[in-house]
Amino acid sequence: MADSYNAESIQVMEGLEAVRKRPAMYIGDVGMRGLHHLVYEVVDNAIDEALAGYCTGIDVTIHEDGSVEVTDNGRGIPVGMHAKEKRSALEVVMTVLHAGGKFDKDSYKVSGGLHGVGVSCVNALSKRLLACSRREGYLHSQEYVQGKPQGPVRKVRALADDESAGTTVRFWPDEEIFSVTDFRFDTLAERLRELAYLSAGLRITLVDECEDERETYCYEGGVREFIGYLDEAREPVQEEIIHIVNPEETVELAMRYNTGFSSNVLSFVNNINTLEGGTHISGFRKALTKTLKGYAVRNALLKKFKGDLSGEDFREGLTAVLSIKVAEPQFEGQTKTKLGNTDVQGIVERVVGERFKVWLEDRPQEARRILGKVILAAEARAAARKARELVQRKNAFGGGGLPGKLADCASKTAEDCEIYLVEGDSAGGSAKQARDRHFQAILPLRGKILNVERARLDRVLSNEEIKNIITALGTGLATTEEDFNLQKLRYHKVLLMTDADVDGAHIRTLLLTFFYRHLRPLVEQGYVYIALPPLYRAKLGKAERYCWNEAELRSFVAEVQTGRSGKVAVQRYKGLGEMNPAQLWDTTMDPRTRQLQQVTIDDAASADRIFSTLMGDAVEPRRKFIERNARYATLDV
Ligand code: 0RA
Repeated sequence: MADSYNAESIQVMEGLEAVRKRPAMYIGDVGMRGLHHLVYEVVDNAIDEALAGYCTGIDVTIHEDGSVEVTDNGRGIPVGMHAKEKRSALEVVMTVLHAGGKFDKDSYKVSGGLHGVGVSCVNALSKRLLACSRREGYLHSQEYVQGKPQGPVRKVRALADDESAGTTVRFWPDEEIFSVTDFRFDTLAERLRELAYLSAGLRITLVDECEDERETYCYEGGVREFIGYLDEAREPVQEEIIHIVNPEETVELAMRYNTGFSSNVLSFVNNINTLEGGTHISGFRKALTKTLKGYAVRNALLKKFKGDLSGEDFREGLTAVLSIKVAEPQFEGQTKTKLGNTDVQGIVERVVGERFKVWLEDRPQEARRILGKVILAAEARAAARKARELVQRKNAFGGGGLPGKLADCASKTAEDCEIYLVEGDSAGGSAKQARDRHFQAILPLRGKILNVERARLDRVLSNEEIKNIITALGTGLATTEEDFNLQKLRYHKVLLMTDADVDGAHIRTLLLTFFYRHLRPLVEQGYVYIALPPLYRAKLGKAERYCWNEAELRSFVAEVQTGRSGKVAVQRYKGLGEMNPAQLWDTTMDPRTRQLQQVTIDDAASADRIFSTLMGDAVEPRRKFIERNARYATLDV
């Protein structure tokens, strides 16, 4: 008896209960990310149908009742009896872990990582799910509650003449599992747009019935068009976008150089954004360097150039999208977004190298422009090194090298320490008085820091405020890999504290740009925060409260005005300078009461776009962007 009990309990853990017990193991987390991952999981299955050549369109709808519906015109999920399981294949796909994808082995299914866990996971984590398969002339459907079928698969009706085959999955995420259950149009839009770029010709539509929003993504040019989108605000160096695909279509690359100074290389393996890079990126970099160097030597383009060329010179001002397909990808790294398959490096290097070489040979004008840009980058790097050495030499002498304006904290344990980067000397002064000097350091910043998107590294490094930030943090710059050392970070919380007005927002954007461009690992590791000062102080008699938004203010007013006479006095804070040190401590610096917003790079592509659009040279896209995104608070301008 004991044995059979055991066997049974193991059986249970292999079912969808396991997913409900440890949802994070399957979808990453149960917050915003995990929630949206449910949609991507269903969409991934539809995209597999598209890759197999059966599906041309996917519609995603956010319904008013909080559910999301994904419809495709693929073949439909099979509905015949599953021989082994003795029930409908549709039921098996929806209720058996890892049975979600195709049954054949040839498709590019993902092992590990967050993708490819199967639609059954979505089912398990939904309080209700409706699956419809249009197949073999009929509409078949089955409904589930927390993954459990509520009846057999039903043959609902015959398909209309103009009705195509396909699948519709509509699900209501379970509040028992997720901390949030509201889907965001923009989050879904970002990923669906990306997927449309990665699947040339596939039409993806996103509809939000709550907000009456609708967008369609369809790009015949695929990743080539992606470059145009990423570079909307940049000025190209070349006329033509380089586009490389091998006959097997397992390696696809599009790239173009622009007049900017940063490198923006996106990579995807089986449509998964490999943020941490990996062997495919190594192969690409090697091919790029080798091919361009070879061309330059063969055509005597380096005669006048004295210095040496390093790998990063070949990537300055480069926007590239590399999309590859791997049968059994091995994902490594902290976030499982680094490709580990060793054979991939050589394959990518060979495909890119061979074709890029031909491309250059066919276009001597373009080749000349690109190499001119590379040489300029190398010269700038030499100038930057000189500037950096000056900064470092200054560090080696005088007062331990820390900036004079820094009020450092007593603790030297970086994990406990915080640094406030404060807008303006006067607010900086209040913060110095208000702080807990044991663990809080204050660095006041005067005026506007340099706009780093538009400046070359050597100028960035000669800016006084920037130098102060770099020396205070202690890590060096991440722009040049050899200097950077995260271990040397002196504070594990870096807090940006700016006024709640337009200037403050601008300075915050400038600071974020600087961190994004030159100290990105700090953002990636979650060390950077925005300290949010309150917007209001409301007072009636003895009752007093700081409020961070209108809603809080309204609820305070409603609360205190019941059974009390008089009018609530509301003070609107515009600048940090309007608070005395005690108020500043209570509202914005006391770890028990302050409100912080962690700065994250959820999506490197969109972050880079935001930064370059907001900070780049082209004025028109910036204006358009600001108009379009005026309602988002994080990067308001
Ligand atoms: C199993 C087998 C086949 C297709 C699918 C599942 C499938 C799943 C989903 C999920 C959303 N849309 C989908 N479309 C298809 C292969 C079907 C065949 O061989 O005919």
